[in-house]
Amino acid sequence: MIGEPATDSTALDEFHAGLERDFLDGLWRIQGQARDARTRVRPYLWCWETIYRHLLRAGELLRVERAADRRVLLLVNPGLPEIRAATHTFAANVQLIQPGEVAPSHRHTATALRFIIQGHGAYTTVEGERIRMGEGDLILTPNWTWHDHGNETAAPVIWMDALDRPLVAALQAMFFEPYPEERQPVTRPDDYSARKYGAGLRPLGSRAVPALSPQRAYRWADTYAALTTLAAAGEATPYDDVALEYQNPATGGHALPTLGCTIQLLRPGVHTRAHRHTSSTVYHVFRGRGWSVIDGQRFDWARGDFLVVPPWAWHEHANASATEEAILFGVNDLPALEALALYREEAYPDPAGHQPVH
Ligand code: GTQ
Ligand code: FE2
Repeated sequence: MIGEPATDSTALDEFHAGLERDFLDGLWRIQGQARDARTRVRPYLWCWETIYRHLLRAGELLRVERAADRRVLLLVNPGLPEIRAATHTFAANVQLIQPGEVAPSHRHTATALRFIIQGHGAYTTVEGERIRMGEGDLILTPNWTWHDHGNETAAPVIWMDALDRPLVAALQAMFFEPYPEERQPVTRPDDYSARKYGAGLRPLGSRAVPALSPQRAYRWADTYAALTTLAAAGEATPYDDVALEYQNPATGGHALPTLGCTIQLLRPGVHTRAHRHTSSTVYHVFRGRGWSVIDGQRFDWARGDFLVVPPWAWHEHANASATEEAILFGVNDLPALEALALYREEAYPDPAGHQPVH
């Protein structure tokens, strides 16, 4: 810290005013704020009943067409209302598509992913590949890939979207382009990438490592089989219980360059240990009920709810049932933090690993 001379504060004030006029500043004037800035992201729980009620109302009031091309509710973190996103780096949204509707084709530099919450048999087309949507499926839309959605079934279909929009906006790399027609042509067999890569095989001779995951869909049946196999074998982690990360099969790394996706099964009665890390997470409760403690605050959750864990916030999870499993789908910004060498984590110091709840 640079000390200010005790005398002559007028001269110093004039000096500072002169700096302002010339678009300069002294580090000593912002040091406190810059060195140890605390996050403004707040832990928060969005109840499914509330989201669903508003989403159904949007389904009645708004038509999907070129002008309003997606019927999407944004989860707004109460700590950063101006960003209109669940956390500072990515948005978590809920989308509804009615029978017969087409959400027209476009592409953007924000990376997106979808986790299907309700309904069967709608589809999304990504780069010429039609992908059927079933509950619990994860579908990736890597950045700058053309995508449109359609619902040819008789019932509404609802899914969660996550997009790294706030991160891309901070880097000022946002581009958006509508496709000249409502839908892009289908140029590949249905579910091409999942069939091609989902069995752990790759075409002979192809050693190239694509930057973006070549696999676009991860099917719930496969995901759940992996989870229950691990659970039966007792392969669990102290902070997340039985937990898996969706991987890019070409690299073994995260599914997307900026966003990581996880699925975790909290076995009946399990209460995990608390820890904290610089990445932030949004959870969607896919099955079961339980609670999480975030920085000493308890959030009780049930099927359909969404929960955000801010960066560097202590958190632990519990399954409230002694007989039923609880399953959380998670999206995080870990890949971005790792890429920038900013990831760090810490175990909660208490011997049992649990925080006091206030
Ligand atoms: O479905 O293409 O939640 O472009 C936000 C922006 C969904 C989409 C969102 C989008 C989409
Ligand atoms: Fe989009």
